[in-house]
Amino acid sequence: MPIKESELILNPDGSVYHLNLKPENLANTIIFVGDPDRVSKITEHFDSIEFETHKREFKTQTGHYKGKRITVISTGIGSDNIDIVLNELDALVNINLETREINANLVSLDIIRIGTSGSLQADIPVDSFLLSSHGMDINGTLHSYQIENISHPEIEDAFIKHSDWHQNKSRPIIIENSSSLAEKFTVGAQKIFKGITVTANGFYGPQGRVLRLALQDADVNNKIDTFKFKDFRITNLEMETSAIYGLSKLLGHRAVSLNAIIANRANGTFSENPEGIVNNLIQFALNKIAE
Ligand code: R1P
Repeated sequence: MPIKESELILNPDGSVYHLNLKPENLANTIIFVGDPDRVSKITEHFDSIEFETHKREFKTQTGHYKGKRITVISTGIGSDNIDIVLNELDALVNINLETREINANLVSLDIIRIGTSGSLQADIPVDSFLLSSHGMDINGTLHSYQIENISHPEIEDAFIKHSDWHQNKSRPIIIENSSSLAEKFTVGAQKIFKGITVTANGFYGPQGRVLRLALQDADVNNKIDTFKFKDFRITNLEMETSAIYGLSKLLGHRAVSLNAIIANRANGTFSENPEGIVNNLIQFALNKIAE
């Protein structure tokens, strides 16, 4: 059965609705960044750029770095945008946009998030790199999908108990990275922290920040910070990783999330040179991708 026009929306030129991309515009290795201005910070290192487009928060450039074809896309902020980006990218490689049928041979993409994040423990200082071993969805996005075979109920239950997670909040869902893709970024001399990344559905209250509004649970960050399960601990907070990991696993893509730690919530510090640490992470990631 062809997928209906209302479900898979295409623009008059045949490109997918939000990203404005056609299959030929996309490389199989894709870097996600949040900020559209960060796209060119990556592609300025490229040998050449063959394609670019920009619609809303979704800016895309495709080109070559040391001979490797790479697409860089900005996703904007939040898991809701990741739902759009991942579904449309998958449609570009795994659905025939003319017949609207799913392809017999499915393509697996490599997706690397290069983002910023705040660490929770004092031993993960600002200006360090952190690779998310898992994403923890506390934003609810993944509850719309059948996640039973990719989630980790034993860790989730332990976290719910430890944190006395309120029943009115969405149940946390824990999803692992692609171990084969993650391995690429963990060999070599560069020190890179690892841990569970909590993906929140907001920047202030959902990440335990108080300006003028009291929180449902004033102790939430301390509970997240002190959670341990076997060798796992929760190391950082941001807004996209769990959706990238969950949707990639469900769709058969490999994903890894790399974080430049620009804030430390334990001691209240913020990087003196956030641009610098992000640029270092960009260089590190590009060289690993091209290896
Ligand atoms: C919030 O300031 C944004 O910064 C972090 C969060 O995940 C959120 O998107 O990541 P990026 O720098 O990758 O956008």
